Amino acid sequence: MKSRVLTYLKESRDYISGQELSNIFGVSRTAIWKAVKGLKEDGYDIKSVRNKGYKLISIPDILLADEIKYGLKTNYIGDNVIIYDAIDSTNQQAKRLALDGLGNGTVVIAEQQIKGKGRRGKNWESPYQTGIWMSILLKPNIHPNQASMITLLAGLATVKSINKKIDNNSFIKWPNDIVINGKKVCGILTEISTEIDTVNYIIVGIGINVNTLEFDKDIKDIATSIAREEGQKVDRVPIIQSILQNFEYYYDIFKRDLNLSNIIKEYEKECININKEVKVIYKNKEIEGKAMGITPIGELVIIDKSGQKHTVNSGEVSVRGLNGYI
Ligand code: BTX
Repeated sequence: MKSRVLTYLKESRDYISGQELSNIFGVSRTAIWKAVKGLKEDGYDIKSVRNKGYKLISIPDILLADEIKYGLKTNYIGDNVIIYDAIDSTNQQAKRLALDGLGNGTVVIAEQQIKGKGRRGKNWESPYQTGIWMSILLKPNIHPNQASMITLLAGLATVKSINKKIDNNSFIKWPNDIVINGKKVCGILTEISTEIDTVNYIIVGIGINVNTLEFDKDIKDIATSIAREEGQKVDRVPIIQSILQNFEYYYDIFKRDLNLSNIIKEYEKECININKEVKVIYKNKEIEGKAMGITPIGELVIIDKSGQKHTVNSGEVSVRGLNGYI
């Protein structure tokens, strides 16, 4: 009842009486009053005026499943959205939920991660209510060695969503970061559970600094947030919705083609490394050269000083610009 009343309040621009709502939904006025009370407890600012009824004044800056699902234009990603106030890691929780049998497209989000994970045991700082700490559970029928391409899909989906907010100023740093003005605004961690040649499930974890204004001293020189770059606080829900929509779009293309051939041109346009000098640490060797492009299976192509071509797989490298982080 709460979410039905909420939808109605959002759509009606003026006051709507308790009587009218009770007629619409065929329930008592007390049931309507209870639903409104529940919404207020969730943080919605709803004005109640005698003889006029209820009016929605503002939506809280907390993440609520109903808010994310309201107006979400996807077919299956985000059908089920589960939100936690605090959790160790949304990737870890999505894994537990996968083992409990939750389905393809489930989205797990937390206001705060106590043990947010980066790659190879690194930490991902995820302070309360300042970011988007989100994991998407997928159960595709693909070979395990195709899974790393999903990180690239998530990167492309996310960069496009951030760019809608900040005027095309963010770029993908292949394979799993998004940067603004040379600083990291987002990291992506894809984890996979496999049998010999089948995938049980894949978890795509996306962490975005949205409204963080101060970072811990160990990352303050390399991290930024959308709000810092924009100079103002930013709503998280439209960004989440946009990411889920973009992600489903690219993911469906990938599942049809089982490669990135129809996505790669768009990806390269958003990727900051292309045509730049890079240093890649790959299988304990350093490769220095110019990044030329991305292959249809998501590898970075580098030509080194001697003209030799290298292709490096997204799972195993970290990329540094020759001078600094990019
Ligand atoms: P990564 O290994 O590329 O980056 C981790 C490194 O980034 C850290 O060692 C630190 O230097 C820096 N760092 C840590 N926190 C932040 C931050 N908030 N902003 C910028 N830089 C930071 C990147 O790994 C993958 C991160 C994925 C995070 C998502 S959040 C939802 C999901 N759940 C989960 O536990 N992880 C993913």
